[in-house]
Amino acid sequence: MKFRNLLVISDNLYMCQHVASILNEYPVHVRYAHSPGSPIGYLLSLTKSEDPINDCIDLKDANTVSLIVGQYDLVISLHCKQLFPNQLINAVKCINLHPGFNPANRGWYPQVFAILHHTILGATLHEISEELDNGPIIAREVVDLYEWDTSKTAYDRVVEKEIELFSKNIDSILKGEYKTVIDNSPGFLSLKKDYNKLLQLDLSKQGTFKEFIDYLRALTHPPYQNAYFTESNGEKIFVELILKKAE
Ligand code: 0FX
Repeated sequence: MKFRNLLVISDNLYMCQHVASILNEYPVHVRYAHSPGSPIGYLLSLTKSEDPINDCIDLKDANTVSLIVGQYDLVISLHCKQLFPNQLINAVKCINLHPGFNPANRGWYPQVFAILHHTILGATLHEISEELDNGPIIAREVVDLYEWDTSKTAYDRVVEKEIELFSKNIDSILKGEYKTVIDNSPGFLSLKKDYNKLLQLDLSKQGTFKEFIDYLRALTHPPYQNAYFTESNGEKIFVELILKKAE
């Protein structure tokens, strides 16, 4: 193995559990950590490591980053909410598993924007570079997107594809035998603030049923309450869509 000391930073427990069960099969030492403010502090239970690095890793702290650089030869971002600083990505190989098909789905909540903009959707494993979700691509695969999908049903499919992609490629990554491709097509980058702007519905907006169905299904992701309008008394009323295929 080229890479033996791995640090996985994740803020998504489901992804982390699946990746941990895949990595358990390899002769590597893995440390799992989460970001400050992440509710998944019990990620610790996934590892028996005695490592001195805290289980919560703050990548804004330069000392912490220096420690990581000295100790690990591969850092994996698994839905990690923090940006990786240049100090880290220039010193250690860092890779990211992204819930979108890059560069078409860079950034936040890719399936929401794929439904809204009728674009491709998928999952990507890539090296981390200075540009968000735009590093050299190790592997990527398309995920089907249907007219009846909500954000939730599309997301669930993407997550399974991410785990499959990780499982298929981790052997060549750990051996340092993988190849990358660079796709310079313009793509699309969504930020959290772009998503937040979608949530308040403009009740006077005109359009077609298709446009409104697409809009609302893109924001339907139970148990989250996303799209809403405001009553005259100022109270928020949340809206979600139920789509059922004929049996
Ligand atoms: O971990 P993750 O699935 O992914 C997000 C970004 O989409 C991804 O690009 C980034 N690399 C990663 C660090 O963070 O996010 P999540 O677990 O917070 O949310 C999962 C899905 O749930 C999301 O795609 C849409 C839905 N959701 C989530 C929240 C918090 C909502 O519909 N409303 C919400 O308020």
